[in-house]
Amino acid sequence: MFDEATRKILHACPREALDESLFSTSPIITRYPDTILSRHDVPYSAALTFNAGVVKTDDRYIMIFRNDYGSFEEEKIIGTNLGLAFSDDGIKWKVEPEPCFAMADDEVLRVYDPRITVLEDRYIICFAVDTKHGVRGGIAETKDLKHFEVLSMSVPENRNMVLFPEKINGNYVRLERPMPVYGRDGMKFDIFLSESPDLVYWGKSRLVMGVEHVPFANEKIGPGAPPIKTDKGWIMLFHAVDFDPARGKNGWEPTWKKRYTIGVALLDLKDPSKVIGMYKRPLMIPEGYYELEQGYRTNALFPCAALVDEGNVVRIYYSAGDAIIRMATCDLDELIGLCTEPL
Ligand code: BMA
Repeated sequence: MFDEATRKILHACPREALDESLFSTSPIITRYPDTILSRHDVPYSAALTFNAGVVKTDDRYIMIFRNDYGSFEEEKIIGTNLGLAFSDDGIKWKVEPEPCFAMADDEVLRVYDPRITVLEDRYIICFAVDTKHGVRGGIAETKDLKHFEVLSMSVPENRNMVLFPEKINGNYVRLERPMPVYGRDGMKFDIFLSESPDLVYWGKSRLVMGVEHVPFANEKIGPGAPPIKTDKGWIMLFHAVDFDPARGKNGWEPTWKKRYTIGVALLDLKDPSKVIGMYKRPLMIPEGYYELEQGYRTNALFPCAALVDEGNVVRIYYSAGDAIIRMATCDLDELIGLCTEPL
């Protein structure tokens, strides 16, 4: 992570104070009471098991999760791989005996934060890649969840890529979150969209939503789950980060002063770079022991998957404290009904 000097610079950037009364979880949300997956469920070395892509196919649920290994008790991470799990009900998971994917060579340090989209006859995995020359967004495809072919890698600094589940106006479309440290005041990072004819070459990039549009963020926002198609528009779940210098130690990091919440917006079906409605309050904020007190970074919710299940129930899979995977549900129409305000 950042060294002490960098941390001081980051903490010196001014951020607007936010209205704390905005911060509550929407009443439409129901949290599943138990943890969905943690290091205790993983049959190989695992310390932090979190940030999971999840999809539902005809006969099962599939999860690819980030697995940082080392020692949870000693607060030490020595490497990261991606694990694979299957479930019949989306709640009880069985993790495969070996990790399914990792990348590390002279240049690439690690792959993390997978999101899955089922596209045509294959699974497309978007992930972040730490390299010696910056953070890049990677896209890989797999048909059997065993062999992965990397299709594209963005230039630095970019991550939090999520792919739409179908072509729009003839092109594949992804949401992404570049990290412009020179051209944008203070650490402000926003959500963009790009298009591609083949998942390899990406362009036509445009802004979707800026931090300034989100009253509960004063630092950065980023795509969360691959968007869900509805007849009213694409549902975009995102994470939103607020920084408060008055916060003390947060998890394993001595001076981390952020909170990660979850937001929701609706994007235009034909031009998903247009936000047609958003909820100006968080959909979920960290609450309770697992979300506020335990983990690598306490006070952090990070959604990487959402799907619509029987009965119009939306399942949101999110990480708590960068340490475990949890799930919350809500009604699809109620979720759409929150997205009423313009940008
Ligand atoms: C982001 C990434 C994620 C992490 C999240 C919350 O910046 O590092 O991997 O889950 O912060 O700490």
